[in-house]
Amino acid sequence: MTLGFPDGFRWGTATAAYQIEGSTTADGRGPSIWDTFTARSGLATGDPACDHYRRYREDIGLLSELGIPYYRFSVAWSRIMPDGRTVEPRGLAFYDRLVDALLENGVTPMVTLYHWDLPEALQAEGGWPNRELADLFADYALTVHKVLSDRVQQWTTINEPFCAAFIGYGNGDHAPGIQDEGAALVAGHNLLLAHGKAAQALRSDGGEQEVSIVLNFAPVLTDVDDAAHREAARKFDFLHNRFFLDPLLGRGYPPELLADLAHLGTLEPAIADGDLEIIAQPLDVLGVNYYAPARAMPLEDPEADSNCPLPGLRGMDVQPPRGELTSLGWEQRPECFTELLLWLQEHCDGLPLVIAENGAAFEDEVVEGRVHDEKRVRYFADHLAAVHAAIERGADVRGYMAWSLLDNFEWAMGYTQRFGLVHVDFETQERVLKDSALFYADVVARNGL
Ligand code: IFM
Repeated sequence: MTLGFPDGFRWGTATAAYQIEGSTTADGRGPSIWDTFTARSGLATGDPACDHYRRYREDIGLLSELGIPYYRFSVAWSRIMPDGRTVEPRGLAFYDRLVDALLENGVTPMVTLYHWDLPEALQAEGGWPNRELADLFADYALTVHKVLSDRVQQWTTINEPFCAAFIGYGNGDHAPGIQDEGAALVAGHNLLLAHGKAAQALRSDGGEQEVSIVLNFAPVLTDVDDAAHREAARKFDFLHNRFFLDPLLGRGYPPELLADLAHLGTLEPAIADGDLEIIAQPLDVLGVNYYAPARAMPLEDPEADSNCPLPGLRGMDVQPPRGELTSLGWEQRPECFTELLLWLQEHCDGLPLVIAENGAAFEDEVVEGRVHDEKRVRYFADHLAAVHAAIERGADVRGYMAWSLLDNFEWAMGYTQRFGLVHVDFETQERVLKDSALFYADVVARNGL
């Protein structure tokens, strides 16, 4: 049986600048927090990654060969404004060429303005806990819009502010590697403010466009259905899934969440008059990233820190995943994807949704020029069927971007986790289409599974 998707469904793949581009000092690019964080921590860096800065034509050729009509990529702020403020025309020229090359190959570009790579110069001014960054981000957004908006209609302001704020400034596992939960909450608020101001700036510049933000969601499961477990799940759900979503929808921060975080003492003082109105700019579409659910359990000591990225979310713990896992240790639960999309449909009052990322890391091997990545094929088949089920049950899902086009730099995990439809040999930069790429191309060609 074929599971057909709606006419005009947008099929694409997604990438992010720091994860693929390399060439971190080319054409005047300034350092980003990921350059400094990886160097300081002795981690693998984003250079050369997939050397996409120099090989973008080859990579776009792959999209064209596979017949994948949309491509979601991010722009590196530190190429456009190496010091966070002053324009570097050579950086803009790269994305100008990239967009032209996509269009020449029949691929529609979708731009994300921020995928975690803050110019280091702005971290030196305090990073996202400094609310001045919201205005600087809007200036940067406008600068990029002025150059690309004649050819780009789909604009995402920020990718996964949860990770940028709470993993970057909370547990410090990501750049800039700061462990200060109070600052992390303020960073989260300022990222939302930056989104709102950027959305205003993009719209002030005219043109036909869709403005979105991309959030990563984790439906929360518990082992036991009792009041304590439900409360633990509620806490994690509100931090992970609603901290960013509810203010974007014009509802402000959920009062229960403000109470959960009150002892940290920083979030409410950071919310200035008018901020919530700025944050609640109308969204044309919501970008949804889904990989795996989370599991929550209560902690007996209500004062005990949690093991979540914001340890000050007290009285709960995230439990280890179980069942079939990806190589990153993420639990495979396609049914949670369906439930998530149905919940979003209702919670967001019918706002159109686009799956901005979904995919899985597995260990792949090239054998006689082929990569038989059966597990990834199954992951995609199961998760696409889950999206289809949600659409059948009324969710307005307009598109699906597979994460990721290429194996790439998986942040603090370096090059150990392969998410690509295309295998990349990081020594030689040779690209090999995996079976999952051929599978996905077939889905795209049929507009169905
Ligand atoms: O690689 C990341 C991406 O940058 C953001 N979303 C999750 C992906 C897999 O971890």
